[in-house]
Order: sequence, then structure tokens, then C-alpha cells
Amino acid sequence: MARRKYVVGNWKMNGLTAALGEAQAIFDAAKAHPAVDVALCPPFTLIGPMLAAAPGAAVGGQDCHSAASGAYTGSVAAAMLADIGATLVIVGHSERREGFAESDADVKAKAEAALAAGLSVILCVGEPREVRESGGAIDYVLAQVAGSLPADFDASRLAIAYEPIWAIGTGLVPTADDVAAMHGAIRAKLGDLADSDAAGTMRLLYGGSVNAENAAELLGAGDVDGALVGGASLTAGKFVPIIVAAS
Ligand code: G2H
Repeated sequence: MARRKYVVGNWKMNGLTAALGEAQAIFDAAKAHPAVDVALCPPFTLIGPMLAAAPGAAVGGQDCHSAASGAYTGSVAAAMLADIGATLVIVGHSERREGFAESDADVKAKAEAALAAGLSVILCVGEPREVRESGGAIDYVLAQVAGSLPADFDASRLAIAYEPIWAIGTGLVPTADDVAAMHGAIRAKLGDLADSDAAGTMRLLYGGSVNAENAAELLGAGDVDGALVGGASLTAGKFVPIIVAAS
């Protein structure tokens, strides 16, 4: 079965309630492109209000804790996200891996908790600049995939986002050939780690400085099923052209 395109906005720590109009405009425009699955991951504070503004939309978190509850000040459990209507969560973003010292094992535990709570998961991987420059990017990312992949999963609810760290928020992007090579290697690794059905079903997203100008080329690269978009997902004017490029 063909994989549906998937375009996800990661608002990071951006957005007050005044931004809900942008989300509404994005989800309204997305209705004209039913072949593309569109989701937004705003800060935790906006998940409920965004769902109230756009009922039925795919809205998710940018992180979750691996525990179901407990003394984890500042954290949010996967079941709490599901409880307010979120349907997905990002785990293992490099800004969490680097800024909050999250290991592959941490990311794996979060992904497993999120799947158990009924959420879909976008699991992020990606290499730093020095690893890319030394020629070790594919080995580095495949090790992250092996270390972060949930022990058991429904491939229709798990996507991997390849986000080279040096491309995040920098305006730099890998070539379409480099993206295709990485995604092909990830899909082959999934075949080894899981099975060929899972490898064929799972969607692989590219993330890192995706914008209206480069989206068509990046989304057209081999084994790219969608995009995880940061800065260009904050307004309908910048994000909708990326949805159009995916359709
Ligand atoms: C990469 C991406 C969103 P940006 O982090 O996940 O951000 O598109 O701003 O590079």
C-alpha cells in the first residue's frame, strides 16, 4: 500500500493564543489536500485551545515523559496528551537529545510509552555537522535508529524523522541525493530490525530548514514520505505551500 504523505509542524517554544488563527487557517487549507496528513505540534499550553479552534485536527505534543505519572516536575505523560485529544507526539528531537541529555534509551522508553497510550509517534534522529563532515552520518543515524526504536510497534503509528542537526534552523539543507541515501539506509535498517512489512509501511520524514522554496525537491527525494517543519510551520502563509508541495 502506498504511504500517505505526512507534513507536521513543530512549533517548538513559539505561540501564544493569538497564534491560534494561524493554526485554524492551516487546518482549513489542508482540507483541500486530502491526500496529505497534516498535523501541528504546538507547545503543551496550546494543544487544548488548538483542538477547540480546529476540532478533529491532528494536534500533538513535542515531547512526553516515559512514566505514566509521578514526581517529575514539569513533565507531561503520554496518557495526559491523549486525554486532552492529542493524537501524536514527537520524541527524540535533537533539541531534547542535546539540551536535556536524552539518550537513545530515553527516547525508546518515551516512544514505547506514547504508543501504549494510543498516540502516534514521530521519532527523530540526525547527525551533528562534524559527523556529516567525517563521512559517518549514515552509521551514526542507523545506530540512533537501532537504539531508539520501540521494542514492539505498529508501523502505521510510528514515523521516523531524519533531521540533520546542522540543517535545523540554519537554512542549510542536504542534497536530495543525500536525503534519499539516508532514508534508503534507514528503511533497509528497519527491515533488519523489524520486518519488511514494517519497513515498507513506516513513513520517513525529512526535517531541517524545510520551506516553501525547497519543499518540492526534498519531498520528491527517494523514500521521503513527508516533512517535519519548524520555523516555516508557524504561519499559514509559509506552511500551506509545503502542504501543497506534498500533495
Ligand atoms: C527541525 C525543524 C523542525 P526547522 O528541528 O523539527 O526545524 O524547520 O526550523 O529547521
